[in-house]
Amino acid sequence: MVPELPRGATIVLGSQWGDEGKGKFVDLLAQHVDIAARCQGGSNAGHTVVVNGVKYALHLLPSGILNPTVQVLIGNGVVVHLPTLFAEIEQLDRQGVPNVSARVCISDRAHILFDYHQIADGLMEVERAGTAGGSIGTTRRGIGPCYADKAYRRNLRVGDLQHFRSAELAEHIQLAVQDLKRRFGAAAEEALRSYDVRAEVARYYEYARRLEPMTVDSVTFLSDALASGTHSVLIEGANAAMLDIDLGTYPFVTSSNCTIGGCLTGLGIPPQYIREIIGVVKAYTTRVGAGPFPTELCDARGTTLQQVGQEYGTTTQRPRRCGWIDTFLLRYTCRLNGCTILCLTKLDVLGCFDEIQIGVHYRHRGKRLRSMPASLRELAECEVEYETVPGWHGQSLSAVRRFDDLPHNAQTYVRRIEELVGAPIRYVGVGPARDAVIMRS
Ligand code: 2SA
Ligand code: GDP
Ligand code: MG
Repeated sequence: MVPELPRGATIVLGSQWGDEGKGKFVDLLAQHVDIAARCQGGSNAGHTVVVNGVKYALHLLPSGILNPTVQVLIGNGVVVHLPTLFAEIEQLDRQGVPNVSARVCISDRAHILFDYHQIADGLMEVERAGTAGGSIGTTRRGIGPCYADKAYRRNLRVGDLQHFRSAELAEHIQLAVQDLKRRFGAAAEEALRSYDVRAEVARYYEYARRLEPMTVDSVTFLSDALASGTHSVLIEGANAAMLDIDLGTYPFVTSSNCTIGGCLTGLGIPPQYIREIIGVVKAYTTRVGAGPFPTELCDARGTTLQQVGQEYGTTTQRPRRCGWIDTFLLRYTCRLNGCTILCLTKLDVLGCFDEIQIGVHYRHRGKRLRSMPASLRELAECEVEYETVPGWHGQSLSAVRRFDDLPHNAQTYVRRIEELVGAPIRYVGVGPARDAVIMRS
């Protein structure tokens, strides 16, 4: 049985480079919450949740939606690609999830991500590929260009759609398209060849009609719920701390704040409502896209983790890079998020090794670092110090539901990670299904 969450806000955040299994864990916790909310990111996120043998892939909708009594909110900090949102709602309807549209609320302050943002994302990736830094390996879902337009103060928000006249919307899209053509020339002409501004305006008018009943003043909606003292709100972080635009491995990051601050600005809530901050940690590390990854395994062990852990992107199906857990990195991310408890996922996957390594410290020019360096050059020069611990090779964990029933070496691994990171591991994932979890008191 999942414990009831306290009234107020419980926050779930990714502690590595994403895909820690946040979606599955949120779905588990959401069984007892009133509201589940997304605060940042867009359809770059991909959460796979398995319930009763059925697989659901969520990108824009909060993962809490799979629980039929939960109201979900897409907060002001999210960038929303409306075609993706409606496709996702329809997909869940087809999969038999009850009353999906009636349970979705979207902030009038959330920014709209247009198709031209996705086109711009692709063009920028191609351009970057020809430079010394190389491409970022974005999901090409338009996230960077949309947040850039938000910062330029020239983007449209969900609430604007209800008030805009078609001439204004056409002008807005036309200007964006011209801007892209000026910036990228022939490549943009080619990419925009079938882009029809008039059809786009008509399409958005239809979306505006469908959005009307879902659109809310999310600040009032959430503050009423939190101030009532009777509601529990689950805040679902997307992506993860090391992909945070300010605190991650910049520029190999996404374009939102995926750490604790993004939850507050992305929903317009004050910190005093926060009751628990749960860091989700995968029992090893993965990264999709380019950028530094000090504990990466570029040998057969990395391939084994990829295959056993089924490490392929939920959004793009790209293979994820794999490596050992990095507790130096986790001390950094859990400290900056103020994690009160941890959820360690995918422990079952590590059963494929005789020996497991744990990244413990970074050494730069012979000296141990205190914390994650900002400079990628310095990071590239770092060596990782490892501890080697015995594995539980061949012993399946998938049916275990009590911590004491785990193989001795698996228990020792969990306790060592807890000790090295400095926060209690309250949940341990042993499989993709909703109930494949061990709860510790
Ligand atoms: P973007 O598209 O601008 O946010 O990409 C910038 C970087 O952020 C990484 N990123 C992700 N990393 C892990 N998982 C993500 N979601 C999907 C998933 C990814 C997929 O759940 O598997 O399907 O490929 C995600 N979204 C963004 C991205 O790889 C870039 O490094
Ligand atoms: P998210 O982005 O953090 O929500 O993670 P993803 O859904 O992108 O990737 C995590 C993958 O691991 C999904 O396919 C989940 O079904 C799966 N998963 C989650 N927890 C566990 C676990 O404890 N064990 C195993 N084997 N798979 C898990
Ligand atoms: Mg994911």
